[in-house]
Amino acid sequence: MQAQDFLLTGRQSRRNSEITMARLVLLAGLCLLSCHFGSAFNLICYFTNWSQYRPGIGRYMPENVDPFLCTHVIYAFSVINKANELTTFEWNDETLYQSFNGLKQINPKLKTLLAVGGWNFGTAQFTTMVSTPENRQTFIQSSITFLRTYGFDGLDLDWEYPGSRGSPPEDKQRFTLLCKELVQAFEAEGKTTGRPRLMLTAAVGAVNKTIDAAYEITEIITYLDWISVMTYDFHGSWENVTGHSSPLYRGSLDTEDFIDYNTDSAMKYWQDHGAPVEKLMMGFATYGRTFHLTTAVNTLGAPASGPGPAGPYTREAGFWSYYEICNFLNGTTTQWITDQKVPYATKGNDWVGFDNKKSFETKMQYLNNNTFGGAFVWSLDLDDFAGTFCNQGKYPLINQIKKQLNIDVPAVSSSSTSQPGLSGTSGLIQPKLTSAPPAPTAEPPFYDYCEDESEEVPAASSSSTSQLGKDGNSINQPNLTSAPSTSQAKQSFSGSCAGKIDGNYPNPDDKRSFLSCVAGITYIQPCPGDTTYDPLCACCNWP
Ligand SMILES: *[C@@H]1O[C@H](CO)[C@@H](O)[C@H](O)[C@H]1NC(C)=O
Ligand SMILES: *[C@@H]1O[C@H](CO)[C@@H](O)[C@H](O)[C@H]1NC(C)=O
Ligand SMILES: *[C@@H]1O[C@H](CO)[C@@H](O)[C@H](O)[C@H]1NC(C)=O
Ligand SMILES: *[C@@H]1O[C@H](CO)[C@@H](O)[C@H](O)[C@H]1NC(C)=O
Ligand SMILES: CC(=O)N[C@H]1CO[C@H](CO)[C@@H](O)[C@@H]1O
Repeated sequence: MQAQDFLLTGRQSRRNSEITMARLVLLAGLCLLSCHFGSAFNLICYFTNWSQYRPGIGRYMPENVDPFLCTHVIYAFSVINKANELTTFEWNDETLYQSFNGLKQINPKLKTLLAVGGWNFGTAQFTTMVSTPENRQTFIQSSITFLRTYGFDGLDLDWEYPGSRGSPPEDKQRFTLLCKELVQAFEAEGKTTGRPRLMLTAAVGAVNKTIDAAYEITEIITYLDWISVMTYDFHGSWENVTGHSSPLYRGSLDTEDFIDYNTDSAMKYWQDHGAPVEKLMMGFATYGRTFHLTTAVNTLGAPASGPGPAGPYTREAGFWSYYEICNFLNGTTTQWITDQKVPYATKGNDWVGFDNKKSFETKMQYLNNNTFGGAFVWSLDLDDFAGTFCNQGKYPLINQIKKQLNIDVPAVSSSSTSQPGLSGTSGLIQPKLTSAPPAPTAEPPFYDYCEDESEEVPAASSSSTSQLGKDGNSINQPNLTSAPSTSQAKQSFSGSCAGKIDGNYPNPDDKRSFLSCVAGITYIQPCPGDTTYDPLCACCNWP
């Protein structure tokens, strides 16, 4: 309660300059003990409600979440119904919410949030909801009830985007109103019930055209506990030359519209337009985006048309999880884009731009050098979460971030000495940056993530699944060439990929591996651990 008062007070103090230093120090001490930002830095990790449908060892449930890995975990996604209320999406969301929020019994310091929206959800329902004060109040009150009922600590607004993709220009101001009214209602509820105020955060665009159309930055930043800048999906198979989804810096090939399609430009844009660094969370992607090359040229900027084949687990063309990329890397060499500080790899006609421990290490140095408030990751289920594929332990990429954030070295014990860095008036406690440890390495979006691979929809391809597209590019997701159908996979197979369509096939000589065919070339892929190839999912599975 006091901690919440502090957050509130911090904001008011900016306006009124009435708070004495002594009181700030006192409140900071309280906040160090109990407020939402008790960790020195924030590592915010997204969980996706559709990773439960991945086959075999790709299946990811709340039980797979390591409760000690991240400071905050966010459940994606919930939706807004026609009555303007916050509600569930999946048939079993309520069950999953229980296990998800149950993680806090294992780590009481963990905070959980519920994300609403996402790329696939679009803008229409948001536009209707913000259009009148009554509709907003309906949403706000339903959110409070919903979040408290299921035990979430906050709400993450994933509207992609106000003022774009069909949302009218006035939604920019209405989004501000929504944030303002939400936080006021959250504060009132916290006071009334004596519980910590619900957190309010937002995942936001990374390209200035989108940002300009969507946000009154200096206003919303006062209402939001943090802003997650979706510094990924800058490039993908919707374009006709290869490009990296999440470069750190501008590349030498970037011209015109694309010069700001990188993490550094996006973070600086928010900062330069009035967002305090400690409220800015930088996006880290545990996936890569693929292209189908159309010539023998296979460098960055090479001609391409459409996506590479769908991965056996994520089953979405144009998009591979880090653990699927680890498999792909066997038999090829990882290339490094020197100016953009990120890797890519190529084999046959496939090209993938991705992140690895090394690029995450560099990005974390960048994050620390710029004193941003923390990192967020899209998403938990796309890292090598069980450590079965990459031979780098569990969650190798997210652990890289964690290592460099020093989140286990928080300031709690020294709370009596005065606040090392009452960061401005935001209420976030930001400890002094120690220079980044030399660590290795290792974010949606975009919410692009939106693969909706429900097995109940047999035409996997189907739906919608599409992605994100940053800003405004509507990404027309081409038909998913999903993993070969079961019937193909069951055909007897000679052991060679000659003449076969791209995809995975059983290895007639060894159930503990399978044949991955790419452009007629045969790659033998071992199944990790004790798993064996399962033709039903065209993937490795537990026997
Ligand atoms: C985006 O921002 C950069 C730097 O502030 C500026 O140079 C560029 O013109 C902007 N682009 C658009 C489309 O507004
Ligand atoms: C890609 O598209 C752009 C604009 O549509 C065009 O100018 C360019 O020549 C195309 N590049 C290739 C390699 O097809
Ligand atoms: C971070 O700062 C250190 C020390 O100034 C510097 O050596 C390093 O190159 C910087 N790295 C990035 C990615 O900004
Ligand atoms: C890489 O592929 C080769 C040949 O397909 C296979 O023998 C080897 O076990 C694989 N290595 C790893 C680490 O997956
Ligand atoms: C399985 C699945 O796709 N689940 C849903 C999770 O929530 C979002 C809401 O944005 C839906 O689009 C997904 O389809």
